[in-house]
Amino acid sequence: MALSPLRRTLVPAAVGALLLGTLAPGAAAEPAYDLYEVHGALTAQDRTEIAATGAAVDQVGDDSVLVTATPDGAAEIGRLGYGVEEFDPPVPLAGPDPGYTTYDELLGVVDQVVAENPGIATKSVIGRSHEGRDLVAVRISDNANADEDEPEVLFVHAQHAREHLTVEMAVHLMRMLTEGYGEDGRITGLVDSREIWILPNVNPDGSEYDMAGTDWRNWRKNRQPNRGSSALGTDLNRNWDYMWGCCGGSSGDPGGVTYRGSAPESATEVRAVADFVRGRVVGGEQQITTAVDFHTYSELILWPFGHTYGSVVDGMTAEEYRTHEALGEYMAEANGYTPQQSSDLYVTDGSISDWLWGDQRIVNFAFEMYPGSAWEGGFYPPSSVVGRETARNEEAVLRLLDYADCPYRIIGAEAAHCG
Ligand code: 0X9
Ligand code: CA
Ligand code: CA
Ligand code: ZN
Repeated sequence: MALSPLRRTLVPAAVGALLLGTLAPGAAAEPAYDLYEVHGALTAQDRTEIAATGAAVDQVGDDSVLVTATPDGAAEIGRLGYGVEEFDPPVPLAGPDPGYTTYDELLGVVDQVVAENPGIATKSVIGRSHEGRDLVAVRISDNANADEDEPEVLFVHAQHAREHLTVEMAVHLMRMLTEGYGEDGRITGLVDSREIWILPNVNPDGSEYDMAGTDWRNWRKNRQPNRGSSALGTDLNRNWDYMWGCCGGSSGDPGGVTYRGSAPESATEVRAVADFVRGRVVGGEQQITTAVDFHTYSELILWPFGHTYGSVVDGMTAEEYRTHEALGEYMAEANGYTPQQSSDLYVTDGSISDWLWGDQRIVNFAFEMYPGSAWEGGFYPPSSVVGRETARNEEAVLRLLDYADCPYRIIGAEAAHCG
């Protein structure tokens, strides 16, 4: 699709420096992040080059992209030869919408789900965020308190702070699986035969910060300070310990929107979740077979790898690739999203997706939820869409749960892979 904003302001290459120059000496120099439309970006290589400046690519069009960047970053993209304009959100963003679940409310929902379903739902605290909030995992399975030998499935939500619809997705899944248990035969069978882990918000410091102002703050990263910089935050989805920082798919600048952190797992929350996932190795075998990492927006289903344009590469055989592709397409048939390899968009390194597959051999997907474009609200659609857009993913999630016993079954390769 071609993008065409309502109002546009040209950003000459020098403006970034000028804007930064307006900061009073000694003032906290935390960079502002704004939205820009970048023209002349036609290929994944173009988009990777743009992202390598430290910008986050939020939306991909035929010959342009929307990015979140600092004024400095926008100027740098201009110097690469692209046309860069400030992008004013086409839909007025009312301040934080009370229809979205705050972190306190989320903890309340978790406690309620567990209290009402003691036989099938348990809560554990898997660590604390940088600012000290509990990082929570909810487990849904029959014989709630026993670690049975059943395929385990992982759902990760809200690595990126401003992607609030993903928290609503977690709430929806917890309710769907517990309310459907004993009522719906398919859900009952899946809850009985799988162990389902929901991590409903792995970046609570970022989410709370994004919701705490009079306007949404467009915040993506966590809220951890960086040594030697006044800029806060690491992009959690660039901080995972597989090919970290390898390939121009993240920023080395603490001010960058996609800052990869000072080392793999340097982000408190990534370390906690990675430890949790490693903890699911029992008797030398990773119990988690399949996973979804929920993001917004663009209505996509993405599979690894992100660090390379290649599909069949070191760490991914043709059968393994075809399994991801076939399952991704099967789920996309259910929710109407577009299925593709992650790097078809742009290169990312240090993503959870690459780590879950490359390091843990977990067949996994990133869902980029509603909306399809900035024209429908971008990261901040009205909460009136929550019911519809979370229910939209029910069937896709059930399909993944169904294949969790042996994801390779979808290409008929269970004999080779699931002895
Ligand atoms: O860039 C990202 O981290 C994700 N997009 S977002 O707009 N939500 O920031 C996409 C990550 C997909 N990565 C892999 N599947 N490797
Ligand atoms: Ca069980
Ligand atoms: Ca188990
Ligand atoms: Zn995201």
